[in-house]
Amino acid sequence: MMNRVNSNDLTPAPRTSDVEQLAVELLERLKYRIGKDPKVAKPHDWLTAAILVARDRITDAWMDSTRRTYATGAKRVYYLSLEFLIGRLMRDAMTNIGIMEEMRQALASLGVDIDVIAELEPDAALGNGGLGRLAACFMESMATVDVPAYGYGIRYVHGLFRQQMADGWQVELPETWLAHGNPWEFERRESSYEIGYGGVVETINIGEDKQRFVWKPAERVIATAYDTPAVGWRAKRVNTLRLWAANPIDPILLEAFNAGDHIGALKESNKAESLTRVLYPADATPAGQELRLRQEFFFCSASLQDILRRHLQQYPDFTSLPDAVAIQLNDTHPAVSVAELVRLLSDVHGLDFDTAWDISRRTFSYTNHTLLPEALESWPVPLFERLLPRHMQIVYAINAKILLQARKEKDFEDQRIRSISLIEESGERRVRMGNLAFVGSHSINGVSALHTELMKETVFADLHKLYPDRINNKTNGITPRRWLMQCNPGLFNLIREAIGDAFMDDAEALTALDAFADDRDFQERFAAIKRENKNRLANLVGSRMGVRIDPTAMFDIQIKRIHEYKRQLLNIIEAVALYDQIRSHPELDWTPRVKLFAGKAAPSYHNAKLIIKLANDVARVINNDPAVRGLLKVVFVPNYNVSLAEIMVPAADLSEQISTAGMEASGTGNMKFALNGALTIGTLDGANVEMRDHVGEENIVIFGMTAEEVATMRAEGHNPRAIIEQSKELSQALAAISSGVFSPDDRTRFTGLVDGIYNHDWFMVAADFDAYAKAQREVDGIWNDKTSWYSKTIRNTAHMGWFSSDRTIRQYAKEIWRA
Ligand code: HBZ
Repeated sequence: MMNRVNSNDLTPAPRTSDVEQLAVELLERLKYRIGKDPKVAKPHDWLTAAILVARDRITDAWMDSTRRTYATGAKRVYYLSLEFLIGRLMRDAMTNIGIMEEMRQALASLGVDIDVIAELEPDAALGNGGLGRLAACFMESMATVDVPAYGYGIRYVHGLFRQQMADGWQVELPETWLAHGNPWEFERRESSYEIGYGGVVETINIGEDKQRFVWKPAERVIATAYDTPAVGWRAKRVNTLRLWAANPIDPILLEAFNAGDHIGALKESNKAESLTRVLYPADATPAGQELRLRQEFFFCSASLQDILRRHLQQYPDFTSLPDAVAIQLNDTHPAVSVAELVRLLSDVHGLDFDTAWDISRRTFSYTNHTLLPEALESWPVPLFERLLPRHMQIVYAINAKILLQARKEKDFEDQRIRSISLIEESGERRVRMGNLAFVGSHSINGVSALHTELMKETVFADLHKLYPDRINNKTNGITPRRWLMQCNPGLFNLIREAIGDAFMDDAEALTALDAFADDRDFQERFAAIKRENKNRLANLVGSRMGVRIDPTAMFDIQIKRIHEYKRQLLNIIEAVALYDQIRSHPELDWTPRVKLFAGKAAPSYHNAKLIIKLANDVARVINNDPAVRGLLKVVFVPNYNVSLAEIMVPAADLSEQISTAGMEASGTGNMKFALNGALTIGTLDGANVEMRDHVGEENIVIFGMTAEEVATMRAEGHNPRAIIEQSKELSQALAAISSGVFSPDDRTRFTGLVDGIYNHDWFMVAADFDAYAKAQREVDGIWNDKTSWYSKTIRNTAHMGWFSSDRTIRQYAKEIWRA
């Protein structure tokens, strides 16, 4: 039995002096930094004041961390990522420095509700999805486990688009997170670097057959740093997220202006600023445009120049670089860094090529996040050469080195050589960024055990044969501060009461909860908290969408980017099949469910947008059919982002992780749901496999083909039509969708989507359907035995500690960075 303790006894009551002191600071910031009298201050002003108070306190710890890194000579880790999906920062920062309750009271004493102003903080959406959110969790965990680290990225003026629904279709609107300024950041004018593009390379003979190369770029822009503090748990360390903004060298062409060409005078300025204006909204499909390559080079060059400058402040030369510095490449987006570091070390700092290459390779490591071959970045040689002529030479020089070495290996025949080459030779010649990142790094890691094995067998099979020690696994994780403590305070406090505080510093201590999994009293309290979280989501859905959902029904949630491989379509088709069943057998005892979806589609991804429309069309029909009697509802919640996830995740009963096996590298949403006490229905894909190992196979509902079976079936060719015809439920559901039951205004709207399943079914929707539907009925069975349900979901929470990003970061630090 748990010992009941009043939660107020556990959280020390804020000291009045702290609260009063904070109130004084709030008023001071309001007056002198914002220039407002409290009588006229708007909620936004209070938000800014609160952030400034927190930021100032963080700044002391920040400077202390920097001093400590210098003093101890600790290795610095640089995380290069084109995306940091950090979301809101206020709650995170205040919780981690331990002033959340005091701040709540201080604001209250001034007549301000912290929950109201917290809602006004924009969600910094500088990322698309999993890869960007992982970078954000890593920033928090690196500070928590005391790794001196810098995140480097781009300060996009417009983050990921806002999603609006127009008649069920996704419409993209610009996102303007900087509209009210950004009190978190410090502009660092003094940290500015020149970034070049185009031009020519001059070769200078320096005797003894030696040459020097001088790149004379035709265009130049300035990169200016903006720093945001990244606070670790209990403010043990504060690291820096440094984002670059582009500025013109000449803000205005005065000659043109004076000649009356007022628009032309700003040409340079507009061109430079357009570089960091928008985040590319495609995930898993490479952007492919010149602007994207410009963005990639821009932030890599600025970051590397900054890293080298900092190194020289502390060390005499660059031979110590691999011991003092680790640079992690987040996917291939920063892979051009490999060529840029070699260039900076050799052309600018005078090292010979081989030394530069050796230092560089020992400094870089690369994380791969996808196996989809179409998602691997490559750039047309002519574009790469025009924009980065010196880097093109370096890529060729690296390639010559690698291929020469490979030729000496046994079994490296033409086919293998072609596959490891940095240049794709079939069709249009292209620079392969995945291969460049691989050969330029001493470590290449996947993000789940399965994904890492598949990397060795598929995309990097030949490079793995050449360098068998380089590929390693680092299973992803999530920060338990944001994804439990902050987003689910009810559950957090219940856990504290039950097992004490150890899990706050070591998430794996959550296993102590196991002892409560079958405790009826604990189950009831666990259920009550889930219910509160569901009420909150139901209120949000009601007020935002005007749809009533019943919090006593099972909340079955799938939230993530919309992708065919993630198979939202499988989920929707199952909803349609269930709808048919409920209508045909009204006498049966159906389990009330609300199927909730949220997620954005890449603006150019036609099928993904069609899937959103289908979800909305199906929702309209089902939700308005009295025959369903509220037993089934379907809701597509618009504008999925980090803040919405923080509300939906704690409210889930069932977590949908149903990607085609072998296609989801890891997933991290799966971990967030399980930690918050949801049951998972999922395939043996990505990190689901390891989740099953941790929670036990009786506490997760696994269905469908394995990655191996998918690969075999694809290789042998399969006949989806035959599979569909054998399943009455599936054929009826597909027929309904295809014939326009849900789209009476355009009966053929979804015919193409359904034809894709009949004709090739690349994502195995048909092949997995029956297993999925059966697994869903199994879920119903568990749900209807509430003690069994809560015993399983409590065990999920208990065994998710290993999936803390603190564990992931410790593994990176020990095994890759040696920090
Ligand atoms: O990275 C995701 C994987 O799909 C997911 O399984 C994994 O958990 C997560 C973290 O490792 N990959 C992405 O999110 N990829 C992108 O967002 C992306 C963005 C721009 C691109 C390509 C991919 O050009």
